[in-house]
Amino acid sequence: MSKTVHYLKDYRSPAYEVCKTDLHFDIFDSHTQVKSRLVVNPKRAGEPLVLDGSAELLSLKIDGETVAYELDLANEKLTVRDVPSESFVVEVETRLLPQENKSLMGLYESGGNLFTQCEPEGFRKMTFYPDRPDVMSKFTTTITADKKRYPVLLSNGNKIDGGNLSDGRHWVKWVDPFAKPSYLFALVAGDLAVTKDTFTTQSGREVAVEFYTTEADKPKVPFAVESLKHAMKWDEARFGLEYDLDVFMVVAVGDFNMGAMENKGLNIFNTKYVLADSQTATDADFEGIESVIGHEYFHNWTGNRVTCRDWFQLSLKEGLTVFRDQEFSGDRAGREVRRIENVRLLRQHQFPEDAGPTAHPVRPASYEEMNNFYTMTVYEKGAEVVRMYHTLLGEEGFQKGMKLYFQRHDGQAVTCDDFRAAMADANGVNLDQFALWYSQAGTPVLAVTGRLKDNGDYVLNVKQSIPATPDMAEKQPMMMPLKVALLDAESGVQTAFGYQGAIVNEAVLVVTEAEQEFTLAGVGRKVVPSLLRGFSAPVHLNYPYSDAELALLLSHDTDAFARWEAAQTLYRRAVGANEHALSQGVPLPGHGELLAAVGYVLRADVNPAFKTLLLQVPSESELWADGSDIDPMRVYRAREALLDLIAQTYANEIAELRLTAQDQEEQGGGEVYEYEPDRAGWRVLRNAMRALALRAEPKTIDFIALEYDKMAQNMTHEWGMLSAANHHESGKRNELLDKFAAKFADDALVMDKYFTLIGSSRRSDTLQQVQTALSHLKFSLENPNKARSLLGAFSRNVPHFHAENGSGYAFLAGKVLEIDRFNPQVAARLVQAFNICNKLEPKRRALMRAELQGIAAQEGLSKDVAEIVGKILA
Ligand code: 0A1
Ligand code: ZN
Repeated sequence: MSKTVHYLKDYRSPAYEVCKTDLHFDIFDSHTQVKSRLVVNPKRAGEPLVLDGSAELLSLKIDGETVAYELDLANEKLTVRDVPSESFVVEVETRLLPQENKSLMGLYESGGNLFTQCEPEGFRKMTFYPDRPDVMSKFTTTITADKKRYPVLLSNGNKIDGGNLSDGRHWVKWVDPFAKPSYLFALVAGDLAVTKDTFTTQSGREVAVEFYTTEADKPKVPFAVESLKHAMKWDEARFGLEYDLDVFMVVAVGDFNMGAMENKGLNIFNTKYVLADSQTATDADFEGIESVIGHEYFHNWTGNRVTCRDWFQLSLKEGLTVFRDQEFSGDRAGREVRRIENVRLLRQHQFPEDAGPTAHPVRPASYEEMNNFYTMTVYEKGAEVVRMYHTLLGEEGFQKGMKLYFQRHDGQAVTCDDFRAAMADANGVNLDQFALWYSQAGTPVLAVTGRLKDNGDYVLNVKQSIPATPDMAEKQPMMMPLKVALLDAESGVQTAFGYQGAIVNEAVLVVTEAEQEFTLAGVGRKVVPSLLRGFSAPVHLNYPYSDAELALLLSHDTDAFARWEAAQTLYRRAVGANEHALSQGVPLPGHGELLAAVGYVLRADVNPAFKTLLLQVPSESELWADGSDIDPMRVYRAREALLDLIAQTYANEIAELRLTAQDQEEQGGGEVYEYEPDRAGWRVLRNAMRALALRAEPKTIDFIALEYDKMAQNMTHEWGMLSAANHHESGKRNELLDKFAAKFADDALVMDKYFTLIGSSRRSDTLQQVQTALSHLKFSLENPNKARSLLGAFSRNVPHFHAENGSGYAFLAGKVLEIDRFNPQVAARLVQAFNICNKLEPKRRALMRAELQGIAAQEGLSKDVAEIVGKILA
């Protein structure tokens, strides 16, 4: 297939705008017929009219007449050369086969019901249309279908009419009063139950809240409904933003490529982010639901009211909306722990992306397949970029910027530069240099040193560099906030200093140069700097701390991130030392200082969720982020050895802490297990201690097996026990998993957990168990949640995916090809497990490359997978 690359620099505004879009969907058992009527206005008359589309075209008319057109199937473009120079009407008729659509883009069937997914380019699978976000139009949607089979017919906006037709059919008409791009269109038709509630906005309007699920799933909906109402209230309180339609609908679907979708007034969600009760969802699942419900709801303003001019600007809505959902979750509960979790996510997934073959800036300069750009960089690094405005300008300044952004751009499709301009203009500051965060990929490195001058001033020297990425070799220094404080080197007490004419305990230094010095005045004593507090910029920070200085930060810093980071650095050093010893074939070091720090953490009086984070050793992917010639097994063994050492050294303390956590959790509410942040903190600690205990003493699996039924009234416990036992080589482990699968055979989301356990086990027979699971009655490669659970987990399972004989690579490559035939998006996500290829030691690199070459040579390969594989092999 010839490849087409789309470039940001080639952007041209649309030659034709669509003022009105009337859609008509006639749903039949065998097919769906779509009629569209567009009122089109030339902006540059004389240019050909180009529509995007790949559906089966039945007819095309302009002002009631059939016209000549050219169809370019490869590029999914329809061109009409001769069109009227003034406003005209385009009518298109297409025919769809939603039952056969396994890509889950456009109109597709799931569980007998019909759903759409249009972002980014799914609308063109249904009709021919200028399918680009800067064409905004007012939509009406009429749907007809059999009333028995499809009693519920939904689309965007307000339902204004409906009625019965002959032969058992019925119809409804929806009108969306807000102009929107085609990617925000949605339609749902089916036999669904509804859970209703209402929300009264701050201005006193009553909004109907409706959640659509299967009848059987209704009991699992209330938490999501509450989450939505919290989100609606929070957006009013913190951002002054109110909902704008009479109804807000959420529909849950079991087959969905992503988490959820913010279609105007009609959000469509993966069931994973709607359905929960304490028997089937973990505390982490509850937290995920609250944050994704928030995320999609917040898009109503940041994404829908103000949308993206083109897909290169995706982070305009995604970075901003992730920032907003992070703040929502932080304001709801556990801000500091949440912040650290966000940083971990970024480090585990975005840092490797930024250092690998698919690295791209927050605003990519080019793409082959847009679906490949729903990335950690666009979302998570994009959110960090938004957070930096917030750190630089403060809450008040940031809100001023938001206000101006909406004043200027409500109802428009705009760019990341427009957002930056609003932030700058509202605050009277110059943010020109900040633009580089949108155009330069790669994680910046800050090398910092500090010295106490004779006059008592403390001077921080900051050097920044940005590594080369495949798209760009030379980079310019960027503007970033570096939040700092100073701790007395003896007492660990925070020390005041003079900065910019004030005496402060903390300062935000604005880094702009390749090398820069900052003077913190009047310190006059030996201090340890606390740097990058709150993770104030998405960078690697190097400072030559001694282990003792890290221990001081860990025990005394008032910034939770900085404390956690001190522990992370100690762990990283310890794993590094183990790796070195393993490569030299000498005994592993004793790690006295690290163990002392862990001992301190185990005893420390800190909240249990934070304690759990402090005890977490960085994952392999964080540890080898910037490595080369990586031997994954050596990193794995070095890390495991450290965990074993910790578990054995502190076996008693761990057992004790497990009991404390149990007591505390039970004190919080006796036998009733509900999600509740404080108790969730004790449970997460209890589970972490359980895993460490089992590591130190494999025999405790008997204890788990014994107490399993008693404990298993709550998924957080059940999950904690199973994930601890999951690596055990005994038959007991298999029995526990079999029992779990039998107990939850009819619960699709819990079965996802079962398949995740199978895929992530370190047992020696894991590949074989994964292969067996593929033909499990409840497994389906066509369901993205299932494919991700089993295969995604396997691709992160270091000892098995990176098996020395290449069996893990070959297995995954085979599945990528199989999935690619029907769902390129899911295949393209999975194949990114191979991103590490060129950083591996030569033997594994060769094995991986051979698999990648096999994939690349496949006839009919999707452009989704071709783009990723092409970049790795380049
Ligand atoms: N805008 C959604 C993400 C999304 C993107 C593509 C999809 O197509 C399969 C679905 C959802 C969000 O940020 O939540
Ligand atoms: Zn989003």
